[in-house]
Amino acid sequence: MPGPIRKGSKCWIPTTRISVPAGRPLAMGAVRRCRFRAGGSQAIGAGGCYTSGRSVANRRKGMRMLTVLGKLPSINVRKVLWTAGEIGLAYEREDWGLGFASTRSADFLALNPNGQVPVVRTEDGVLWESNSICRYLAHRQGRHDLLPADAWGRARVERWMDWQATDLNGAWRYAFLGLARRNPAFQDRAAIGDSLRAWTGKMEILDRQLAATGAFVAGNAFTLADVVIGLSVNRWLKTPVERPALPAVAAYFARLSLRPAFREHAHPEEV
Ligand SMILES: N[C@@H](CCC(=O)N[C@@H](CS)C(=O)NCC(=O)O)C(=O)O
Repeated sequence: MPGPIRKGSKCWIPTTRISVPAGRPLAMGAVRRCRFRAGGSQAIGAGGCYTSGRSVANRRKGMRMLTVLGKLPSINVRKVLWTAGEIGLAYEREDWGLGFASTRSADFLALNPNGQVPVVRTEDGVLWESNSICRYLAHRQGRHDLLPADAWGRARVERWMDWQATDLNGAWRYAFLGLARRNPAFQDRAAIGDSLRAWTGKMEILDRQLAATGAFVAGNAFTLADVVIGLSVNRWLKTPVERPALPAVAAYFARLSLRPAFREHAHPEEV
C-alpha cells in the first residue's frame, strides 16, 4: 500500500519545474512534474505521482523514457498510469488538462491537435489516444499476457477496449457530465434519464460477460481490457446515482482492487 514519502528515500525523485503544493491548481502554463524510479511505492497526495516496486522493466526491456502528460482526475490518463504500473514501467507525469496547464496552448496542441490528455513522450516519439497508448506500452514491452500476440486472442481483448471507448463512453457521457461533474450544460432531466438507461444497459451486458467468464472481461486472465473497463466500473460505482445490483460487476471490481498496480497507479479515489 502507498505510504507517506520518506525523506531521502532512494525510490523517490520528485522533480518540480515550478514550486506548487500537490493538489493545488496550477497557474496557466505551469506544469507540475514528478518522476519515479524503481524500489517501492509512495503517494504524495492529489496531484502527486506513484511508482511501482517493479518499475525496473523499462531499463530491462530497453524503454528509457516515458513521460505521461495529463492530470489525475482524467480516467484516460489513469488508464495509462495503471498500464505502466502493471508492466512495471517507471514514468514521469506532468499535470495538463482542465484545472491544470492548458491543453489549448500552442505547445500542447503541437503534441496533440485534439487538445486532450493523455499524451506520452517516449524515445520512439509522441503518442496520444489512451487505449492506443496502453496497447503500445504492452506491445513494446512484450507483455502478451496483457495483449495477446495471436490474432484471435488479441481481437478478443481489443473488442472490449473498443467497446469501452465507443459504446460505453457514448452511453455514460451526458449523465456523467451532468451528475458527477455537475456541468451546467448537461442538466436536462430527460437527457440524463436517457443516458442513464443506456449506461445501465451497457453495464448489464458487462455483468453477463463477467458472469460467464467468472474472472476477467476477456476470459480467465487479466488483460488491457480490464484496465480500461475496470476504470469505467469505478466511474459507474462512484457516480451519484441509483444503480441496479450487478453482482458479477461488483465481484469483478473487488478482484481488481486487490491488484497492487490498481491500488498504486489507477487512483480509484477519482471518478
Ligand atoms: N479519446 C481520447 C479522449 C481523451 C479525453 O477526453 N481527455 C479529456 C480528459 S479525460 C481531456 O483532455 N479534456 C480536455 C482537458 O482536460 O483539457 C483518449 O482516450 O485519449
